[in-house]
Amino acid sequence: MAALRTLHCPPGCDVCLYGPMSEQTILILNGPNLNLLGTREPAVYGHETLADVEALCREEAARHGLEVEFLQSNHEGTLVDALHAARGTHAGVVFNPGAYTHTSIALADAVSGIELPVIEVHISNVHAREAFRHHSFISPVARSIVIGAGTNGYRLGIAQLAHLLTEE
Ligand code: DHK
Repeated sequence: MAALRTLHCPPGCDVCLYGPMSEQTILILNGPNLNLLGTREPAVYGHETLADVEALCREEAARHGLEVEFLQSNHEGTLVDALHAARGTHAGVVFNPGAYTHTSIALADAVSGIELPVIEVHISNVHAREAFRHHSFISPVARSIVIGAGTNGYRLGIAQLAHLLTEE
C-alpha cells in the first residue's frame, strides 16, 4: 500500500498515496541598482551579473524542488506590488531590497502584510560599510537574514526558505 506523504517527502516522489508532490514557487526579488551587478562597484558586489544570480537561484531552488520567479525593479511601488502578488501564489520570498532596505517603511509593511516567510539577503556586509547602511526597516519583519555572503547569500536564503517550508 502506498505511504501517506510526509512533510519530508522528496520532490517528485511517486510512491505516495497522493502521487508526486507539486512544485512550489518562490519569488526572488531584487531592488534598485541590482540590475547593474557585475559592473557596479565589483570590489563590493563582485563580478557576477544579475543573470548569473538568477541562474544560481534556479539551480539552488531546483535542488529543493522549488520553482523560481525572478524579478528586479528600481521602483519601490513595483517592489510593493510584486510582494502583494506573491501572496497566495508563492510559498515565500528571498528579498534583496537594495538601498530601500534602509529607507522603506512601505516595503516593511508589505513584507508584514503578505504573511509569507521572507528571507532578507544582502550581498555585501552592510555592517562593515557606511553607518546609514546599518539600519534595516526590513530586518524586524524578515523571517531570516543573510548578510555579507556575496551572491552565495541567495543560495543560503533559498536553502533556509526550503528548510522553513518543510517545517511548516
Ligand atoms: C545592495 C544595495 O544596493 C545597497 O544599497 C545596500 C545591498 C546593500 C547588498 O549588499 O546587496 O546597502
